[in-house]
Amino acid sequence: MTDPSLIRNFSIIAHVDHGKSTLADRLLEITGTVEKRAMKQQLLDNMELERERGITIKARAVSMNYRAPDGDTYLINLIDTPGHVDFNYEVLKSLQACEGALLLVDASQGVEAQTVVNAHLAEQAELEVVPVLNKMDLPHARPDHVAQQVEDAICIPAEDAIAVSAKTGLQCEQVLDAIVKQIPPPTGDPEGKLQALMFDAVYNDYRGVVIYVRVMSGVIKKGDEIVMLGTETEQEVLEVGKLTPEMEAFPKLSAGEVGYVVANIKTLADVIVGDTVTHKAADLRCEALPGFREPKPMVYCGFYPTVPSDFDNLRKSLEKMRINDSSFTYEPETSDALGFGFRCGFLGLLHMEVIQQRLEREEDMDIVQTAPSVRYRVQLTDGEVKEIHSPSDLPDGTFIDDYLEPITRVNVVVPSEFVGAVMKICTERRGVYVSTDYYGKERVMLGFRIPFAEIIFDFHDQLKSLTRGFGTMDYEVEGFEASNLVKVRILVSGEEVDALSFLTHKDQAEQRGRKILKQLRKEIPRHQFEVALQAAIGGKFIARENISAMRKDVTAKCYGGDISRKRKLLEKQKKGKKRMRMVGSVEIPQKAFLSVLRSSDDSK
Ligand SMILES: Nc1nc2c(ncn2[C@@H]2O[C@H](COP(=O)(O)OP(=O)(O)OP(=O)(O)O)[C@@H](O)[C@H]2O)c(=O)[nH]1
Ligand SMILES: [Mg+2]
Repeated sequence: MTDPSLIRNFSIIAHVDHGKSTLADRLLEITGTVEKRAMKQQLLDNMELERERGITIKARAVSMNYRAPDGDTYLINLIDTPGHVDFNYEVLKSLQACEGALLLVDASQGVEAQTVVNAHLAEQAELEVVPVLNKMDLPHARPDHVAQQVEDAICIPAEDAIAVSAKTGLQCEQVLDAIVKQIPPPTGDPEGKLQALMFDAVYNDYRGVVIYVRVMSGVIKKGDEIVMLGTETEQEVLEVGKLTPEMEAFPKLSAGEVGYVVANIKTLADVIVGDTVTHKAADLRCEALPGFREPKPMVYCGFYPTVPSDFDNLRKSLEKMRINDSSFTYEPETSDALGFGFRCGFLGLLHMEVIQQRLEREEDMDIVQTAPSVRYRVQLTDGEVKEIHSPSDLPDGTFIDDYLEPITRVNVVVPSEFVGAVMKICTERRGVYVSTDYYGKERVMLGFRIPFAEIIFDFHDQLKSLTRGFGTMDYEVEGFEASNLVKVRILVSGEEVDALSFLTHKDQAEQRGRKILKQLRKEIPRHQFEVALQAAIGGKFIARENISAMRKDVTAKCYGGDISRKRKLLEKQKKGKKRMRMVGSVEIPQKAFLSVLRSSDDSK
């Protein structure tokens, strides 16, 4: 058992790409946790998708032993967190398992929107925040300047902030010293009743559900009879261990330690991240920890299997995704155009993209995804408030008193020369200016209230391009407000395609409807008859496009009588057909269903 005074638990938090995972690499190297030859860049980002995109999606915990200059060997538990705003929940969970946080700031870029937000989360969780300035190897690193920004923005002393380069390893050892000196050890009593916080859970094909815990007090070991207080499920512990970073069995985990527990949990629904684990016997049970506020999905879209018979497989895959990610939800839904599928909820667009790609890669699912929309509400005439996850949830207009849409508080951090540009894009999107905070002379944080629907699509891209990449943003949904919303229906050859209808603000209905029809016209191949595309609000048409008739002969390219080549072309066409959906007598390629999303790309 490790003496709690020799344990340090901390998370690394920062804005996207400020080098958290790279610093974690160096710490693993210095402590000899991972051998030099096994080292690779951003070692903790082990999901295929994370590696490919160079971003962290899931928080990862790892235990290291560090021999400090004072001669003692410390057990250091590090949690690397994601920086993207969609995955803030991962940061929140990780912070609960720690006593301290390393706040990493890129010394060449300075304080960004997520730096501020994550630092505040750490302060709310009452953690010791240790500022670290990174990327000192870059010629334009300005450590003094950035340290001042940290003091202005987060109100923590930063003049002694360690200036490191996670890339070259410069000063990285000092970070470990600072952790040992500045972050307090855990206070739990190893002799007390077992109380462990489940801060994460992953599904493992061979071992079932593996839960990650931070032991607050007491000891957990193999053979223990445990109970999870939130769900009242009882289990026998089959193995406990630490993440080094692979799973490594240990005889027990005691107060202050972080590790994993395998307990033959097969039903994924049996665990809730944030739950408290304790011993089963009535006299050994502890109090439940406060747990987490479950994050509410804010963006919804439909997932449909390409082949209808894959419905059950898709359900299983979604179930599996959900265990790794409790912030994602799904419920069955049917669509006239697409058949049986699921309405899925996500924290944001990147989250949606990640789940969709993981389904395709890890689960080998072929899916059609419908355009995303935010979560709306309607106030019914009988006083009830109904959540709207899909335009098809909408009750008849005569029962609706009011439409409500989510409003976000958006914070944008930019160099002051871009204030005008930011004001412009925010007000164009129905934003209301709220506040200005200066960090030093040339950096400023602007606050706005903007409807969520206005920022989920391309707000971030537009912000980046108008501020030459310097602008960063963060948002938080503050609540729902009455808004003039309408449902726009899309018709193909007079038939409504329910999967394409959407809710939007009245002022934008026509413009968005028009864009979608234009996109559809590009995506839908010509038929032997004219195809009419229409957008309508209720019974009123607001836009129309035509696809003129054409006879398409795929083998026309094949002169001569080369039958094998002809056959190949026909085969290819057949395959293409599979990815089509029939609406009446019109074939719509699956790509078209995404056009609503993409139609925002070519705006402005
Ligand atoms: N020059 C330089 N580049 C660095 C340094 N540290 C990290 N980088 C680079 O910055 C990029 C982002 O690094 P990551 O470690 O993935 O950043 P992160 O904070 O983990 O990113 P997210 O997890 O997606 O939020 C990578 O291309 C790194 O090689 C540094 O000290 N100097
Ligand atoms: Mg990372």
